[in-house]
Amino acid sequence: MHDSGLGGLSIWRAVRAALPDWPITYLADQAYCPYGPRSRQQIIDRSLAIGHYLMSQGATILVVACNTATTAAISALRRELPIPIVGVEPAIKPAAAASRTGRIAVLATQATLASERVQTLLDTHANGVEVLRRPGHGWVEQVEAGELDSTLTRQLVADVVLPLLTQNIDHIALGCTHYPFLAPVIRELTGEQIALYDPAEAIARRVVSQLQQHGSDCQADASYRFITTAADTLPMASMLPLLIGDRYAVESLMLE
Ligand code: DGN
Repeated sequence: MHDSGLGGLSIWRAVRAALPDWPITYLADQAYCPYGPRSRQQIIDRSLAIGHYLMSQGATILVVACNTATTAAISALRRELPIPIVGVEPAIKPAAAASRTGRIAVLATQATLASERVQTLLDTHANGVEVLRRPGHGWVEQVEAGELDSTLTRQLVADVVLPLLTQNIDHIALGCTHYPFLAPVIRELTGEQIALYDPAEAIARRVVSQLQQHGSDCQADASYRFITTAADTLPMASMLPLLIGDRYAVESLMLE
């Protein structure tokens, strides 16, 4: 499983809950984080290098726990790697289906919002529901820094969420795997008025069904590896208790 950084740990949590006996290797490409401003080709190259590396480490399924990487690289990954690949996408479909006001918002990085993949989701699943697209400026960086509720984080979240409160929307689809870590701050602003859709559990169900389809039994020796492409492992190691509630050793990997 991989992401540009620590956001994919929101998917990791859900997959671990769904498959408590399954070993998971999580790779954070922190040397290249954030992916948002990078070119599509660079994200494809990084994702392929990471996919090949994780396969060399025994991965039998790859979860691209990053909307930006899924958008840019999932086709290339599916072409090149002979294992099942599960990507992530904003939960526009269930949010639109549940909307009573006929208006929802999707929050994601600029790259994801501008992608063809999101346009296709809107064309196929919005069904007449108006979908406001809003990027969370600086949100990925705040999560990477472990600032889940600092004054600056609250300000950056309020800049996006407060204007939505007068837009008659009733659902927000989170389209970046970093954003669920900011859900408590978002909820403080929205109250019960707006429901948040985090796709992590749906992705975990997809992983389970892929494993079943490919005949992989859940193993009984869960072991977790955490790898960063940053030279310094300390920042990620110190963030794991905050983000997933446990302490783990982190390995550093130089990946060209
Ligand atoms: N967690 C990534 C995503 O879901 O898009 C963040 C991408 C980035 O690094 N900007």
